[in-house]
Amino acid sequence: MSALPHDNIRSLSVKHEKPSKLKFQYGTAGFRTLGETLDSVLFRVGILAALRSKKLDGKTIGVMVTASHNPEPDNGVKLVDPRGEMLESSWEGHATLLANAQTTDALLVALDEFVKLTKIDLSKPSRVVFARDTRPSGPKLVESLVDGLEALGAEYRDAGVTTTPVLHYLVRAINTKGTKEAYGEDTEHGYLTKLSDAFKKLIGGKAAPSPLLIDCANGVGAPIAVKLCEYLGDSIPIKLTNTAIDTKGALNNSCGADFVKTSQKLPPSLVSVLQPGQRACSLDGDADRLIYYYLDDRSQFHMLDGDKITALVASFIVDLVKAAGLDEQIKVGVVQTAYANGSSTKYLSERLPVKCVPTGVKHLHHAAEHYHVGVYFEANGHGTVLFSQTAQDQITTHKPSTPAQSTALNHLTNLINLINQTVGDALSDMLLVEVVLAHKSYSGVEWDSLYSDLPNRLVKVVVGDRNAFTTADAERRLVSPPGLQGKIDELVRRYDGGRSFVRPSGTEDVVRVYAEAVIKSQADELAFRVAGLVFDEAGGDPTQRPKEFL
Ligand code: 16G
Ligand code: MG
Repeated sequence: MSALPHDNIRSLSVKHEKPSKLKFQYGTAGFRTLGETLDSVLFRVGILAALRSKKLDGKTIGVMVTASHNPEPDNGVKLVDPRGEMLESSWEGHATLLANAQTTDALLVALDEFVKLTKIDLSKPSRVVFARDTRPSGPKLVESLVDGLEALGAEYRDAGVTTTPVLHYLVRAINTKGTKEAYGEDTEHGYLTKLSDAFKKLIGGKAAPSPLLIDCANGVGAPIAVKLCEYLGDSIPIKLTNTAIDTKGALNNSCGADFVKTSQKLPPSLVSVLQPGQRACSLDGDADRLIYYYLDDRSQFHMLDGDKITALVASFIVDLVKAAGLDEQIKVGVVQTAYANGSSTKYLSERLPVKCVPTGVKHLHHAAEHYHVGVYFEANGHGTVLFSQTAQDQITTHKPSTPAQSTALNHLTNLINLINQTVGDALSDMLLVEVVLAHKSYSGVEWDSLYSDLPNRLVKVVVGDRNAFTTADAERRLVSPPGLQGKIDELVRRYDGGRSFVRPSGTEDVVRVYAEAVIKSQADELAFRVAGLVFDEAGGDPTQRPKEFL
C-alpha cells in the first residue's frame, strides 16, 4: 500500500475547481448535465477510473464521454467495468461523493477516506481506455479527464471519437485478450470485422435485402456506420441520413431514436425520403439505441420499438435453439421494464419466461444474465442478447445429428459474434434485425403484425421534489407519497385495458407518468389524469398546473 500522490493531485485539481453552487449526481446514465459545467467532474472521474482499475488489480476500465440522446449543449460521462458492463452500483455513490467535494482540500480528504474504506491497494497499476461522442464540448472534457488520470499516474488509451457500444466492446476485448474468453481484436477495426463477418455468414444464401435507411441522429453513429458499410460491402444496401456531425445544433435535433420513440412519428427530415414499405431505423446520439419503422401503403407511420425487436429476436433464437436440438439444455428468457407495451408482454409471456425489472440498463443486463440466453430490450430501443458461458459451451460442443441441426448451430455461433453482448448496440442490433427479417422473409409489415401495440402515452410532471416518489414491484407501484397509488388504481379501473404507473426519472428532474389503454384517446386521458393526481399531490404551484392535466 502506498499513499495517494497528494501534491500531484493538488496541482492538477486546482485547474479544475468545482463550480460552487452545483450538485452532481451519478445517475442511471452516469453524470449528465450541461457540458460547460462538467470540467471538475471529468477530472475527478479520471481519478475514480484509475482507482477502480487499481481496485480490480489493474484491469482496464472504460470511460465514455457522451450525453446520448440529450441536446447538444449537454454532455456526460460514465464508467465501464472490465467485462464491458456498467459500473458496479455501489461505486455510483462514491462517484457522486467525490464529484461534490467542494474544494481541492475536501477532495483530498474524500479520496483518502474512500481509498481506506474500499481498501484499494495503491501500489497496483491502473489502466483506462476512453472515448467520446461528437459533441463540441467533448475535446475539452477529455483534457480534464486526462488530467485526472495523470494525477494518479494511470496508463491510458484514447479510443477517439466512437460510439458507446464500441467503447464497451474495447474494454471487454482488452481485458479478455489472450484468454479463453477472448472477445475480439481490441480495436474499432476488430469490432467492425467481427460484426460484418458474422453478418455476411448469417445472410449468405438469402435473398438480398431491400435498401435500409438509417437515421444517424447527426451523431457519432454516423462515422461508425460509414465505416461499417465499407466492411459490409454489398451484403446489404444501406443509405445513411442525418450524418451532419459538424452542423451546430443538429445532434438529436428532431431526429434519432429518442425523437421517434417519444413523438411516435418520422423525423421531419425523412418525410420526403422514406418510401412506403421501405424499412428505416434511427440510432440515438451515441448509437446504443435503435428504433425501426416504416410507412404502410397509405403512408401511415408504424413504429417497431425495443419491444417489437424483442419479439422478433427472441422467437428467432428460440426456433434456432430448437432446430439445433438444444431446447432441453438451453432456456431462453426475456427481460423487460414496466414501459414494455402490455401487448408485447402478453405475446412474449405466452411463449417464454418474462421478467420485469426497474428502468436502466444495469437492471436488465443483470436479470438477463440469469437465463441461459437472455434477451433484453427497453421499449426505448436499448438492448441486446446475452449468451451465458453454459449456452456457448453447449453450442460449441453439441454434435449435430442432422444437417439441419448443424446449420442451426452455425447460425447460433455466428449470432454470438454478431451481437455485442457487453451492452445495447444500435449497429449490432440493426444487423441482428436484418438477419432475422432475411431468414423469415419478413418486411416491416409482417414483423409489425406479430402483435398490435396498445395505444400509450408518456407524460412528464415537474414536481417540487421527485425524491418524494418511491416505487416497488419493478416500478409498477408507488410506495410514496402514501395513498397516491390507491387513487391511481381507482382511475385505471375505469379504462378498458387501462394500465398506468408513475416513477421518478433517473436522468431529469421530473416524474414520469405512463399510461396505456385500448383506445388512443383513452390512453391520453388516463395519462393526463394520473399526471394531474401527481401534480396535486406533489405540491406544485396550483397556478402552474398544466391545463391538459384535466
Ligand atoms: C438512461 C438509461 C436507460 C433508461 C433511461 C431512463 C442506461 C445506460 N441508460 O438513459 O436505460 O431507459 O435512462 O431515463 O442505463 P429516465 O429515468 O429519465 O426515465
Ligand atoms: Mg444512448
